[in-house]
Amino acid sequence: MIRFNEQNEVLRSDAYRAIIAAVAADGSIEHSMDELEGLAEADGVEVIGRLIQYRQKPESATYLGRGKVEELASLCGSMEADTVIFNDELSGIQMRNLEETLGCRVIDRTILILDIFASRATSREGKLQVELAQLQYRLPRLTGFGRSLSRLGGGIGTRGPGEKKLETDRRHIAGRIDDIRAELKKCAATRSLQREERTRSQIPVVALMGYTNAGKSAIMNRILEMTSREEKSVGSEDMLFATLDPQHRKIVPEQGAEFVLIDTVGFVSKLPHALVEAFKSTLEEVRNAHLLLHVADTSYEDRDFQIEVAEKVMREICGSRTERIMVYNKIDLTDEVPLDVSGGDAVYVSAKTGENMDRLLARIDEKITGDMVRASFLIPYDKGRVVSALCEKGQVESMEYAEQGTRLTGRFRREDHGRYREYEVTDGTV
Ligand SMILES: Nc1nc2c(ncn2[C@@H]2O[C@H](COP(=O)(O)OP(=O)(O)OP(=O)(O)O)[C@@H](O)[C@H]2O)c(=O)[nH]1
Ligand SMILES: [Mg+2]
Repeated sequence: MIRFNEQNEVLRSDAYRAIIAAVAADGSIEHSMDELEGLAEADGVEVIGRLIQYRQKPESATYLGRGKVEELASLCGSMEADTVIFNDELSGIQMRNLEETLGCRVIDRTILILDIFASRATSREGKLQVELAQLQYRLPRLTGFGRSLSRLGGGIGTRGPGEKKLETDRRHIAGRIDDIRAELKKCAATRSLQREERTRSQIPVVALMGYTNAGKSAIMNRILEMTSREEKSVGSEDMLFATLDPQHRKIVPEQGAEFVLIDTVGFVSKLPHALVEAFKSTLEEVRNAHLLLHVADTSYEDRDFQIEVAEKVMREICGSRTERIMVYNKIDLTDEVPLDVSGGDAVYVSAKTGENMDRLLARIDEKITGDMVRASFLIPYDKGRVVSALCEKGQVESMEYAEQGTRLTGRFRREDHGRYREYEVTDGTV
């Protein structure tokens, strides 16, 4: 569980025994609680019970209603729990009140997710992003923090830091946030150079996205094995959030067009807002991808819930316009093939056995080249935006600066071809 020392470094300690608790309007909360249990286990916490209060919305001072808090306190005592994990993000006041009544550690979903991310981050940029999200979570809660999160943790029994100390802490954290933002800007600048190189080479970008542990990295590795062997494989493990930083690999199929495949971080529901914001910068390239592969674990009984969760985060990050293929993975683990819920293109595969992976590659090729038309355009110099629009999703083979404007030749999306037809020229006329 997360703790900070004076330098704002994360301190970790041994396994906790936890009860998970939530406020919910109806029974569908069980999916979210199963997920919370998985998250707790991923963070080395043993979940020994769950408590749900059915009500329209949480109590502003104590999250659960008064009576439920008392019930939870006695449950903690009888089950010897030392931690309670709440399924929503708590305010500082709620956290402090709950700690006082429950007499044990109080953790919320956001802290838990941030803690897992902190333990998985390896790249400099990844570590900075997680630290930024942690500090953004802490800053507005400084006054409310009780024993669990106050850096004056030794002062047990006090209600929190004194005003002067609080002001120093606040300034310290705000200063660190500014420093991290400045550092992240530098990282983004380096990344944007690499991206420009890829854009210049006009290779279509295909991104793997989906719920955590669905098998995105395993699919990336299987595709690498089937195609361009020189590229390094990526880490794929049976754990939540094994991949944090996006990984790019160039794929050179024996038949079909080359593309860049990007493996990305996995999603869960109620991802902390600060983290989604942080992802947006590293996933910038994914936002401009030509095609998204939404990977789902077909063998998981709650797969529709996971698909919905992933769709929601994907929409927030990429919008809903980008074309996608729904990839039902791990079919080796189930006899029952589900009905496609995406309403679009679906492929059923196993990254493990390789089943239908050739079909997936064929579908990708169809998508990235199928709707492309070869054409030449001559675009007047005052229509720079048309040039960028055509270049963004097209594969430009040549670009010349003629007297009348920019001449582009290559393969362009049928849709763009239609839209900019007035600038089309047939070979030999310019
Ligand atoms: N049986 C089976 N296992 C698979 C298949 N694909 C992936 N796995 C396993 O599922 C686990 C998760 O795979 P990953 O490739 O790490 O999943 P991911 O979607 O990249 O996960 P994160 O990066 O953590 O979000 C690993 O233990 C894989 O070996 C499959 O088709 N069949
Ligand atoms: Mg992965």
